[in-house]
Amino acid sequence: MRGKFLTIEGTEGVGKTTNIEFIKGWLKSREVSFVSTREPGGTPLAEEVRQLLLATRDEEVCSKAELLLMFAGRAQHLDQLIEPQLAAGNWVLCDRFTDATYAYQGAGRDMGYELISNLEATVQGDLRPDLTLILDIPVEQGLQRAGERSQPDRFEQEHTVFFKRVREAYHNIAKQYPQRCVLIDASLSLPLVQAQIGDALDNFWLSLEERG
Ligand code: T5A
Repeated sequence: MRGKFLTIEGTEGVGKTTNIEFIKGWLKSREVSFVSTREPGGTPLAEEVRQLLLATRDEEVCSKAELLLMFAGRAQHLDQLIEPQLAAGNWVLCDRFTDATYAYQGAGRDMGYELISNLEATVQGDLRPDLTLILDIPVEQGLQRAGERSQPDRFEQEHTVFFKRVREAYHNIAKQYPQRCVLIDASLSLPLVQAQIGDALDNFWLSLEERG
């Protein structure tokens, strides 16, 4: 049977990396065979693309170049890792996917959704995540958490208003795809965030069992 595709999303410093460890533990407890990966990145070539995208530089990066690099990495990632793993029956847990493109490039960079939707269809065909956890946090709180952890990358240097557009886009995605997306209040303490994630995963598991 084909594996399931889980994605985790949210604005900067929302706690994706921290909570991925929790999700891995949940998958192991259910004896699910899985791989954990991320975007941008996930294969050697796509990780090189990630470095190009995150590096701070004097030259301004135009939005279309940024968007196409995101999808170039994604095409490679899908071809070399995500599709083969799903086809082999393994679950794929991915730190960010195309929802991030809608939120960051579509809303944050104000590019709109049409071009993204066309690229999504070209690069992914029908492939969409089976479950997306959207961690939600006030922008200022997330930036503070991210800032305490490491030097800002090219995206983290954006203004607060950019991230407010990104957050709003994630809210809209959660509303648009209620079957696939679960909005998690990530402003709470870690145990309370993980309780919500655990519930979302349990419900997803139950829905799979019900479908047989
Ligand atoms: N991007 C990506 C696009 O623009 N378009 C796209 O299509 C894609 C795929 C890199 C960038 O690429 C952009 C978006 C990004 O800017 P990334 O590597 O996922 O993507 O970058 P970040 O969102 O910056 O991810 P981070 O790893 O920096 O943040 P996380 O993983 O969300 O946060 P995490 O787990 O490292 O936590 C941050 C800090 O908060 C603490 C942690 O201990 C850590 O110190 N923390 C908590 N503290 C208190 N309470 C809690 N509940 C906490 N949870 C975590």
